[in-house]
Amino acid sequence: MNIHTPGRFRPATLCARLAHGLTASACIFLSAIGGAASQDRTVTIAAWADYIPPEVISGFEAKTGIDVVYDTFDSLEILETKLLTGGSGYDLVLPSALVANRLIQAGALQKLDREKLGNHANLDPDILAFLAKHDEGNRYGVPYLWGTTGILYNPALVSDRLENAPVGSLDVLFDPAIAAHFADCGIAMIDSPEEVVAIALNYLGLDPFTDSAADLEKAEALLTSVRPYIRHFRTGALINGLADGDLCLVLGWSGDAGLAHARALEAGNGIEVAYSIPQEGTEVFFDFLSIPVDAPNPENAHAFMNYMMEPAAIAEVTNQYFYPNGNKAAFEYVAEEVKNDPNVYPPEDLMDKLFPNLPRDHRTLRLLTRSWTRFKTGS
Ligand code: N2P
Repeated sequence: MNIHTPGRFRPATLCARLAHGLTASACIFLSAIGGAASQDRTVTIAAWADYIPPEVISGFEAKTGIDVVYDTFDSLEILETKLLTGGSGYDLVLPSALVANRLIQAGALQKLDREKLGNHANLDPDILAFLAKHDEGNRYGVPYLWGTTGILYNPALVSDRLENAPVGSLDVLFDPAIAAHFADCGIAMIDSPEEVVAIALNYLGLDPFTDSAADLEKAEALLTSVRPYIRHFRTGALINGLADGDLCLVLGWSGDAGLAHARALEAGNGIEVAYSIPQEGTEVFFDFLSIPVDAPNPENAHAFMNYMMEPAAIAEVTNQYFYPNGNKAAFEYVAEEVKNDPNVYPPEDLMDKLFPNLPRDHRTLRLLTRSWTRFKTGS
């Protein structure tokens, strides 16, 4: 497996679109000496960091002889822009269902070939029915993992600063008088405007998907009131930040708490990382596996997708990363302690408080994005 970090350019697999430093003749030359053959054995994936375990990737490589190039993105907006622009060189991408919905409408994803997806029958029909709201007929994506957005925290650092801190409530992050206590031990947030603004609106008792400019302003005022206490919005740095004790409070994704905790255990540094689903309710997200319309190797992308629908493979992802998957047949392979962890599989009463993401119109999206930029930059 090859890992590429955001911003870095991908190698000769992208020769076809004249990647940096390669002239047209160099490209033709590379293809002539076997570039074409090596392209056939590659699948280039764009995913979040820590979202497909190396062991699962090696399992796929060993089974199929296809090499995986794993490129990461740091925000859904970056992925969306790349896919809308075209020529990303990606064969397989992992957008949220919400972003996939927009990409489908824009014609940026390709219709899947079910003939190549023999494992599709393993998927959970309820999840497929839900996702059909974003992808009619489930034609452009298959479900990967899902989870909640909530409060990741270091219990020791937090209680040192405030006894009985309300870690089960978004007050801990959104009430400036409370959040101020934790500024020195490190508060951070996912750089995910659509998700965070929905959660802030819901916290205020407003419709998370409102198109009212006045409501969006209220959410911005709330977020701005705690801005001085937030250290950063580096989504890719949250897991290690918590595992190293550099952060004590994060608005982020459920599974990342489990992973940060596991990393700290591995490092033997005595740090604990806990998670809570906010009592005020929060979003539940679903992520897709999809193939860009101009993917260089769609065959290999289908092969990877099909592998990720093998019950043992996808259960391994859930066991390592603490996110439930959309594969019904995989449930029996999920470890007992993961199955019984309410932070991974929320209990019924909490499920009722979760809201799935809904699409917004262009005007609202523009307002929301501008508002987020003002908030982030503190202007
Ligand atoms: C990455 C988790 C990403 C989940 N560690 C985003 N929906």
